[in-house]
Parts: sequence; C-alpha cells; structure tokens
Amino acid sequence: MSDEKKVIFSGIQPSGELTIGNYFGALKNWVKLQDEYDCYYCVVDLHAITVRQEPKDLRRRTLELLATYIAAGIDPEKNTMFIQSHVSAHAEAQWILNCFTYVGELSRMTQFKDKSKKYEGNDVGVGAGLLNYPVLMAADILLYQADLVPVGKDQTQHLEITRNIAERFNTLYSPTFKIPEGYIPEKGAKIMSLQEPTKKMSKSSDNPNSFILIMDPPDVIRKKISRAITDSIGVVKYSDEQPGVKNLMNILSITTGMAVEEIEKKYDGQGYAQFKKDVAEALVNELEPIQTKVKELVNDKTYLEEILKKGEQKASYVANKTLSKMMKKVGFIPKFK
Ligand code: AQP
Repeated sequence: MSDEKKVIFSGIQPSGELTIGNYFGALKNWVKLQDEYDCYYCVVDLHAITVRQEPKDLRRRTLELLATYIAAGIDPEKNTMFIQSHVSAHAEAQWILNCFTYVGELSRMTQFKDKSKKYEGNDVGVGAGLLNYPVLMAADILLYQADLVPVGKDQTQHLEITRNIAERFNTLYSPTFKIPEGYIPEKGAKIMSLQEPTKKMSKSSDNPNSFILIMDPPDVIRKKISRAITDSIGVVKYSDEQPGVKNLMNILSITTGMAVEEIEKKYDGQGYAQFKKDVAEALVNELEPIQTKVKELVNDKTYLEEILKKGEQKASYVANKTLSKMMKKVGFIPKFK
C-alpha cells in the first residue's frame, strides 16, 4: 500500500532549460527512488518568479519540465506530479512559516548572497522573494510530511533551515511536522560549470558554454565538452587540483558506471582528446532517448494536463491537511463550512 511508504518531496524550478546538473543531481535519483517511496514531484513555478521571468517562456517551460520528468523515467501512475501554484496551500503555509523564520538566518544563505550579488544594482533589483525562497521551500517539504528530500549538494543549507523552522514550530506548539532528511546522491551531487569548474553548473548562467542542457543536440554537446576548461597538466586524474578534469570524470562515471580509478587507468598517458570525446558520447547516449520522449510528450498537452489535474487533487488534499493543523495551532479560527 502506498500509504505505508515513506514520503518524498522534491521539485525543480522552471527558471530556465534544465541542465545535466539538474538531471544528475536531482531527476535521475528521483527515478531510482520512485518504487520505494510515495513521491511528490513538483514543478516549482512560485520559486521561479523570485527572479524575473518572461510569462510566455515560464508557461512553456512549466509544461516542458513536466514532460522532462516523465521522459527521464518518472511514472505518472506511481507518483504525484503537479504545479506548485496550483496548490495554494504552499503560499499560505509559507506566510505562516515566514513568521517563524528570522531575517538573519535567511540573509546568511549562500544562494541568497550569490543571487543578490547578481541582481543588485540592475533594473530588477533584489526582490524579497529571493530572501524568502528557503521559507517557501520549507513549506513545500513540510506540507507533505516528507521523510526524504532528494536534492543536489547546493540545497543542503536550505534543507537545514527547513529542519530548523520545523523544529522551532514543533517546540513552540506541539509536533506538527515530520523532520525531513536530505538525500544527496553519491555521484552527481554537484556538477560544475564547464567554463569555471570551481562553480556549480547553473541553468540561469549567462554563458551557454558553461552548461549542457538536457535538450542540447548531440553536436552542441560535443562542441561544449571539447571546449570545457581543463588544465595544462595533461593527465586524467581525480584531483582537486584539476577541477575541470575531475568534473568531466564525474560525468563519465555517472553516465557509464565506470569507477574513477578505472577511468584514470583507461586514459593513462593519453592526454585529454579521447577522454573528452568519450565524455561527450556517453552524454549523448544518456540524453538522446530522453530528448526524443520530451519532444513527443510536449505535443500531447491533453495528456500532460490530465496528469497535472490528478496531481493537483492529490497534492491539495494532503497539503491542506497539514495547513489546517498549522492554522489551528497558531490560533486561527477554522473556516465556517
Ligand atoms: N550543478 C548541479 N549539480 C547537481 N545538482 C544540481 N541541481 C542544480 N544544479 C545542480 C539540483 O537540481 C535541483 C533543482 O534545482 P532548482 O531548479 O530548483 O534550482 P537550483 O538549485 O538553483 O538550480 P540551478 O540550475 O542553479 O537554477 P537557477 O540557475 O535558476 O538557480 C535541485 O535539487 C538542485 O540541487
């Protein structure tokens, strides 16, 4: 019975086209975990508007993101997939949790510091949504009483603050939320930029050569990998002194299943040319079937909308149960029926 299974919540923002960072850090693991857990996989569009989005692009990407979830192997029959803005409990719970979160702890978040640096001084400016992002993420997770949250390493801090907010609320009132654990993959937890390999690969980067998109055509993948920054050492070695090579080795290891020691042995004395070619081919092999499926699915809007309708109903039911508890505990008078 799915009711007895532990619960997973995770989501991706439709803030840009998905990169292989989103794929290896999140999506691929969601697929692995779907049989064992009762999973809620959300398209987190409320998060996406923490920075400016073109409305028509946001709409298109939201459906494409759902198509990508399915194409990557997430079974719509087994999992609850929905759009965050369709379940209003997320925004309502966030407001309540905002009142149990300190500005100090939010302004210390690395993502806030990085993103506010990027937007400071331009015509958009740093919106309050960017500061409050982790509170919305806490609401997302806590509403479903999630046991586990599979995310990339960059989200560790946000998970920690979620746990803190939940514990604070539970202590002030009485146990209301399950305290969730993170699930950070062993491999692929942090895919780095191909141009600045000490920084995380990010879908909203201004430099397209820094990332590989799930939907990049094979030739573009080959070109981007051949241009990936390595070093002048010329040895395929898994070392922090060679962050570019290390990143490519990680990618090859996840896509082929080869251990990094095997990769070192295989390319011993060969330089980087063949190694890079093989990384590109491994990626093409991994992504091509997904790309074909996404292209098919985005044309079947009726099918996607059916999944979203079903997802919204199930998610709303579960989320509203927790929201009602929260409202009662803080002292709101229940709605009159
Ligand atoms: N480079 C990465 N390596 C491993 N995992 C990653 N994730 C993101 N980048 C990497 C994981 O993908 C999931 C969804 O991320 P998100 O879209 O909600 O936001 P993000 O973490 O801020 O991702 P991006 O690509 O950097 O988006 P933008 O540029 O819009 O901020 C998360 O589980 C994340 O860990």
